Amino acid sequence: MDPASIWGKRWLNCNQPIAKKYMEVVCKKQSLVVLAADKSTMDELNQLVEDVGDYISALKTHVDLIEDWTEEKWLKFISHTKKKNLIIFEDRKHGDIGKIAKKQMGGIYNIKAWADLVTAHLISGPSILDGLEESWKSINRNGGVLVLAQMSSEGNLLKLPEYTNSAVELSKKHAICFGYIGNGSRPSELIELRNIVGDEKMIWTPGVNLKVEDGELGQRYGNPTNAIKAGSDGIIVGSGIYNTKNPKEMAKEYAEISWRALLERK
Ligand code: 5BU
Repeated sequence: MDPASIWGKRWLNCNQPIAKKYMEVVCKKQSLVVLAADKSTMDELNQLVEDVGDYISALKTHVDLIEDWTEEKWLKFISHTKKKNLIIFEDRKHGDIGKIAKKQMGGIYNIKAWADLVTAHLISGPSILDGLEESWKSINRNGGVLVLAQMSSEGNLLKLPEYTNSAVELSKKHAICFGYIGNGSRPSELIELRNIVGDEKMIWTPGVNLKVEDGELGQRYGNPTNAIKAGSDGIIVGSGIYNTKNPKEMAKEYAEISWRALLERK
């Protein structure tokens, strides 16, 4: 599958290196699924990726959820994900000033060494993007930042148009900006976000589930097809896949739905 014909304007205008790689992986795997692998042990995480790895294009981690984490186990896991051709995305939700965010990419978890993408709030201003960029540059790796422009949870403070507009304005021209997190549970808000962002950046969306209803502790869900048609380029799905009887079949179903929606969007 030729990414230029599948992605259209997005392929032409979006030149961030990891974004280009992601669009190619999506075409190979015919899936826009970003798995939110919110597991608590290394065995559970390995098993989940083993089961669904062929049907997802990116893997979203929360490294600090893992109870039996060791560097050795983690690096082995990461090298396994590379064999499955997955973009690795640590949903770190950075929020500190640039020089601290840079240091936080190191430390015990040393995120800069294995993550292709991280999330960041722009609440502290744009220096956070410089800090994250410097951290990857220091070890000659390419990375990208997904800026939180919206969130999926009930009552969040990332309001349209004020907060969202400012977050996009402050980050859009920054080379490290891979794209934005948009609210997958509300297609009308996503359409507004896509209008603000234009075609040069990715929008990935959590809060997606085939069961459109309110989730646990303030999570809200929307339908995957609607999210993609409203401008999402990656559907972040966690419990909708791993909390089911057959995660492999479920991942396959989300993959097929997402690919069809992308083809229909053109
Ligand atoms: P779920 O099981 O599909 O509800 O998991 C959603 C995941 O996406 C979970 O890892 C959250 O940390 C993540 N998330 C979210 O749900 N909403 C947001 O606005 C952002 C991230 Br940003």
